[in-house]
Amino acid sequence: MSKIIITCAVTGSIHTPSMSDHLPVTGEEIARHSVEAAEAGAAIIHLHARDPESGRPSSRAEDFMAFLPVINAGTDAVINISTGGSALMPLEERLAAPFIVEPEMCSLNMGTMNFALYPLAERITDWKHNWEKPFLDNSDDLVFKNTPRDIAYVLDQMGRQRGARFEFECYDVGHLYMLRHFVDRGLVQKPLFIQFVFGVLGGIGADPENLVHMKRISDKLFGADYEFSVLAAGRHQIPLATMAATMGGHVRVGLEDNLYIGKGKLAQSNAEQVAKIRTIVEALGREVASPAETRELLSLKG
Ligand code: KMH
Ligand code: ZN
Repeated sequence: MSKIIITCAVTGSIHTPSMSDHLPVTGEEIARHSVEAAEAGAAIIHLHARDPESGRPSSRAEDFMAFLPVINAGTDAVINISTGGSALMPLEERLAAPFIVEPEMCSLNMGTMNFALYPLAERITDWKHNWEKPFLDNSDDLVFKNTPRDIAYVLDQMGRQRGARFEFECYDVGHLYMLRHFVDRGLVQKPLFIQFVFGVLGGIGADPENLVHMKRISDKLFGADYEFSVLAAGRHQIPLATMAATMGGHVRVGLEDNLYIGKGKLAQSNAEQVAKIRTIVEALGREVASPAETRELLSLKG
C-alpha cells in the first residue's frame, strides 16, 4: 500500500461561525489553522475563503490572498483551492479566485445534485447570525449545479490552461461514471485523485457498504489509474476515514466536513482532527505521506 495522504479541509462554506467559536474565518485564522494542520501531518490543505467580518463564504481573490502567502511561507503542503465555493455561487464566481491564484490542485465536483445541509447542521441550537437561518431554510431548495458543460470548462480552464490537478469530488456512484466519461474524452490526466464524499443529503449515505461499492466500481472504471480518498460529513468523518485507511485509500478531515472531535465535543482546531486520524492510520500500520511524496504520487506540478 502507498503512503497515506491526509487532506485537511480547513473551513469550507457550509458551517457558520455561530456553530463553533473554533471555525477559522479571518485570513489570519485560516492561515494559522492551515499551517498547524500541515505540521500535524496534512499534506494537502483544501481551502475556501470567507468574508472576515461576516464569516460568509467569499469568492474574492483578496480574501484568499489574506492567507495564501502566509500558508506558503509556513509549509510546503499542497494548496488545493475549491472550485465548489458555495452551492449558492454561480460557477463564474466560484472560479474567480482559482483563475488568479492558479493553485497546484483544485476540487472539481462531478455532478449536479441537491445539497441539503441537515447532516452538517444537525447540531445548530441558535441563530446568532441572521444570514444563517434563511441559508439553511434555502437548503431545502438548493441545487449544487455542476453540469457536464461546467465540468468540461473547469477541466479546460484550470487543468489544461493552468496546470492544476484535481480532487474529483464524487458524491454518488453516478459521479464516478461521469468521471469515466471525461477520461474517455481525453480531458483528464492520470493518476486520478478521487474524493468519495459521504453523508451530504442529496448524495450517497455514510454507510460502510457504500464505501465498498464506490471502491469496487472505481476499480472497474479506472483500474490502477486512480487513488481514492474519503470524506464523510459530521459524525461519520472518522469512522469512514478509518475504513478508507484499511482499504488502501487516503483520508480527508477538517472543520469543513465536521466541527467535532468526539461526541458533543467541538474540535478546538483543524490540527486536532489531523492528529486524531494520523494516530489511527499509523496504528493501522500505514505511513503518512509528506507533501513531496504526495506530489510524486499524484504527479502534481510542484
Ligand atoms: N463541502 C464538501 C462536501 C468543494 O469544495 O469543491 C465538498 C467540497 C466541495 O469540498
Ligand atoms: Zn470544499
